[in-house]
Amino acid sequence: MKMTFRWFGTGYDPIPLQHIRQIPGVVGVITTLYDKQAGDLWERDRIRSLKKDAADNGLEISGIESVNIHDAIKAGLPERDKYVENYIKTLEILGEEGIDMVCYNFMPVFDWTRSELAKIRPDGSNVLSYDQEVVDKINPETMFEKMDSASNGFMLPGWEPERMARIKELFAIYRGVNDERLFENLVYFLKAIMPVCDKYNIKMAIHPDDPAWPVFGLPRIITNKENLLKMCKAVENVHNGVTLCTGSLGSNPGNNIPDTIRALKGRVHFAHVRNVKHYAPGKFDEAAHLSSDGSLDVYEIMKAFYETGFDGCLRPDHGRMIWGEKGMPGYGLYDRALGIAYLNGIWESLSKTFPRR
Ligand SMILES: [Mn+2]
Repeated sequence: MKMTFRWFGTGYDPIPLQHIRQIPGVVGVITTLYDKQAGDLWERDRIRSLKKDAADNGLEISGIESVNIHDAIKAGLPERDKYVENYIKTLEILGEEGIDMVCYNFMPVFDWTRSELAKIRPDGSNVLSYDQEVVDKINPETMFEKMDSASNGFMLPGWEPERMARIKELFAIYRGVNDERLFENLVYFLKAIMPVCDKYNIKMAIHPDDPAWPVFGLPRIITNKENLLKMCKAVENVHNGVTLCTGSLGSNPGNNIPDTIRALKGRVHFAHVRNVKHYAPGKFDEAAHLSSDGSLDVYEIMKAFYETGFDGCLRPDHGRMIWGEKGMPGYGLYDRALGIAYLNGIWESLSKTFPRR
């Protein structure tokens, strides 16, 4: 397991790399070209500059989150091949620059969704929260303004204003795209990029849909163990793998996370670990990483990673906002650093209790 930290790049992330470096055990950052639109070609000099910024602070670029997928690919539009070509070229440059893990998602129109970005908890910290009853009352066309107005002035990953300005158009292109069509489009994309992934040993890691059920009537196909296994089988190549996000899959109490990790052995290339607190079906808060603060057993989750020989990048996922920090919702420094200390503690304990032969 390689401990990493999500960082949005110089000029976009308020957290200095120097601070990230000071979190014990962190070897690298998971980053992106934050200003790139889905479908854009990434330039080599920009990737090199990110690498240099990280290296100057003693860190590596451990992976990319994300190279986003253009809606034409997800919806299977005739012009998708142009964007697949750009994706392949971007992977080629990343591969040549020694970057070998790319996270992406295949959610139509909206990325991760929450009904509240700063719900105050009894201890005065605040967290991201989801309530299906609240979301059901929101007109999807105003969802962007709602998220944007609560973002502390930061652009939220997956909620780029350029895309959201075209929200009606986006909904229109997915008309007629059901679960089956969306899955076929995913398989088409994966088959097209596998050769370049094979050439550079790039591990693709699909991020589960968040929350793990359909929202606003849009199809969602990466929500549980069964459809993750189906995706792995459809393109049987080790480079076609998974980002095991415990919080996204864990939004549905019916998902057994340790069991899912074991079932996907060998295909999990990236791990996002966080906890959620369930209240009722479709209603949850994000919690501190500590098992007793939420509904997931984080020890059992880490044990499943350990026992399956997971050797990919792991990062704490969203944290609470604590100690007066003003940051991008979910991506403050303090609580994610606390999460890392806790996850490292579990990992050290596992590795000493169950030494590998
Ligand atoms: Mn995640």
